[in-house]
Amino acid sequence: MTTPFRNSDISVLPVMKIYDWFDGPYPARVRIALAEKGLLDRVEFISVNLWTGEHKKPEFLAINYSGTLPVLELDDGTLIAECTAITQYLDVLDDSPTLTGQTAKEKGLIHMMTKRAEIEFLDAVSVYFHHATPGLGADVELYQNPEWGNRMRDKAIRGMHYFNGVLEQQPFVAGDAFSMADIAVLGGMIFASLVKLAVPDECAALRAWHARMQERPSVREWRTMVANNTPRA
Ligand SMILES: N[C@@H](CCC(=O)N[C@@H](CS)C(=O)NCC(=O)O)C(=O)O
Repeated sequence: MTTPFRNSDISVLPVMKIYDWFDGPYPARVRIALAEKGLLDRVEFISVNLWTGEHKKPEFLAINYSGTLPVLELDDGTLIAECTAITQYLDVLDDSPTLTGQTAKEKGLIHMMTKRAEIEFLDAVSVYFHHATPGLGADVELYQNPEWGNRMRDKAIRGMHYFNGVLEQQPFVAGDAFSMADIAVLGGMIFASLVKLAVPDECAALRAWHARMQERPSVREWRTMVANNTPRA
C-alpha cells in the first residue's frame, strides 16, 4: 500500500514516474495538471517514443494494456493509466482538490464535462489523426479507415461548436472555476492544432477561452517544457 500524503508532507512524497511523450496531447493533460498542483518536481518523466511505436511493444503493453500514454507509476509499482484517473489521483494527494471538484455537484459536473470533452472533441481528433492522416506513420498505423477518420474530424468540429456554446454561458468548461474539464478541452485544442484542424471563426467564445488559457501559469509551463523537451524549464 502507498502511504497517503497530506498537505503538510507533500515535500516528502516519493518520486512518481510518468511514462509519456513530451508533446503528446494526452500527456499534456497530465503535465498541465501536475503544474496546477505544483507537483512537477515530484515526477520523473520516462519517454516512450510514439513515433517509433514504442508504446505498442510488449514491454510497454505490460505497463498499459491499451498501448497509450500517459501512465503514472507509484512507488509501490501501482500503475494508473487514463488521464482522468491520473488527474483524480494527483488532485486528492494534498487533500485539497482544485481540479476535480469539492462538492458532489462540482464533481458530477466536472466528470460529465471531462467525459464530453473526450468523446465529443479530443478522442475524435485523435481518431481523425490516426485514420485520415498519416498518423504516426506506416510502421505504427497498421489499420486505417479514412472514412471513419473523416467522420470523426466532422464530429470534432461539432464538438468545438458545442464547447463554444458552453463557454458563451460560463467562464470555464464546467462552470465558474477552472477544472480538469478545461484541461481536457485544452487537450483537444492541442491535438487540433497539431493536425491543423482550425477552430471555426464563429466559435468566438471558444477562441477567447483558449486565449485566456494560454496565460495560465500551468499552460505556460507546459509550453516551456515542450519547447525544451525537458520536465522543467
Ligand atoms: N484514454 C486515454 C487515451 C490516451 C491516448 O490516446 N494517448 C495518446 C498519446 S497523445 C497515445 O498514446 N496514442 C498512441 C496511439 O493511439 O497509438 C487517456 O485518456 O489517457
